[in-house]
Amino acid sequence: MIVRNLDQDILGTDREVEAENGNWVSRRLVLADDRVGFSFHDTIIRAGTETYIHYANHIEAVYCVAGNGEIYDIEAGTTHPIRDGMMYLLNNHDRHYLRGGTEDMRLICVFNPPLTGAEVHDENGHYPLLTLD
Ligand code: 9YT
Repeated sequence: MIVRNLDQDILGTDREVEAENGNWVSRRLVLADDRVGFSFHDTIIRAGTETYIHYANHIEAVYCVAGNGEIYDIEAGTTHPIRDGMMYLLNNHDRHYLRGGTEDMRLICVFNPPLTGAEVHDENGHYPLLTLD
C-alpha cells in the first residue's frame, strides 16, 4: 500500500508542477513510477484562465470537486459548465479549451497511460508519450 498526503508529501516537491503560463498547478499523487497503470492528479485551474489542450497520447478523466469553469469541445462546438460533481472523460483525445471561471477550480484527474511527471504541454497542447523502462 502507498499512502501520501498532499501537504506532507507533494506540495513543495517536484510532484507539484506549475504551468509555464501560470494557468494551473498540478499536484501528482500517483505517477508512472508507482507502476499501477495510471497517474492521479489534484489540479488547480486558476480563475479566468484559458488553456488549449489536446492529449493526443493519453486518456484523461477529470472530476471537479470545487470551484467553477467550463470546457469547450472544439470538435462538437459545445461548451459544458464545470462545477463540483461534474466529470468529463477525454476518451477520444478530444481537443478542447479548459477555462477557469470566477474562482479557482479543483480537478481530480486520472491519466492512462500514466504521466511520468516530466511531460510539459508542447505548442500543440500535447503531452508527449513518455514511458519508464
Ligand atoms: C485538467 C487538465 O488537463 N489540466 C492540465 C494539467 C494536467 N491535469 C496535469 O498535468 O495534471
